[in-house]
Amino acid sequence: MLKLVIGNKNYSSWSMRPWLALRASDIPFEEVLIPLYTDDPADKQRILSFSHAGKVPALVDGDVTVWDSLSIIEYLAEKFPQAKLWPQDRAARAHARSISAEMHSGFMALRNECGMNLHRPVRPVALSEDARANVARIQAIWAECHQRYGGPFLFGAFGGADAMFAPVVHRFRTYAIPVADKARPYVDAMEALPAFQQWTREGLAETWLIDRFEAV
Ligand SMILES: N[C@@H](CCC(=O)N[C@@H](CS)C(=O)NCC(=O)O)C(=O)O
Repeated sequence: MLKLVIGNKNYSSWSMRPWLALRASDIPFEEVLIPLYTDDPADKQRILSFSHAGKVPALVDGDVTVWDSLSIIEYLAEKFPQAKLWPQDRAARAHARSISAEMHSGFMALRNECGMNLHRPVRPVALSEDARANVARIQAIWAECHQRYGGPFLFGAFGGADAMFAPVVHRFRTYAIPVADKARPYVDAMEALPAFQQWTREGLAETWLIDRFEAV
């Protein structure tokens, strides 16, 4: 059985991405949750025992280990073609991969200023100009996909690109970031997804606190 090593559901946006790809695609897997940034060095050692990168997520499939969220989604797309994690059409697939890579390597200001923290009381923060540009670009991506592919998810049915963008839906809510009408259907679709709801429920039930993420 596949094993997905993840961090706290409340905080770990990178863990959320492949977890959602698996759960929303009904691919069976065992979850190994290791709390992040604890005072116990054994926790970091456990992460390192799964991945020499020392980060979550990591996927273990027999003697194959895949680390880094986007590589895991690529691996799942190859191993489970029936899950259709990437669109069938080559041009749409290139689009899906481009926005997934853009998410993976970009939006630093938004990520730094609005870390995922599900239990944070909803309230706005003063965003930098760069973070505001990130918000506008993300909403433009969602709106363009909705217009081109018809929704409800970015390329129709839920896929890898949606897994990559899902944590942003939480960030927009928690930091009371306004969502434009043209991007709203995507937020609604994501919030109605049972896998998204399950992750959220389980994250909210956690009691670990990471001080540095609570300060924002
Ligand atoms: N680029 C990586 C980022 C992974 C990452 O930064 N994971 C964080 C948690 S969200 C982590 O493992 N932190 C624990 C540590 O550095 O000890 C990915 O896409 O998976």
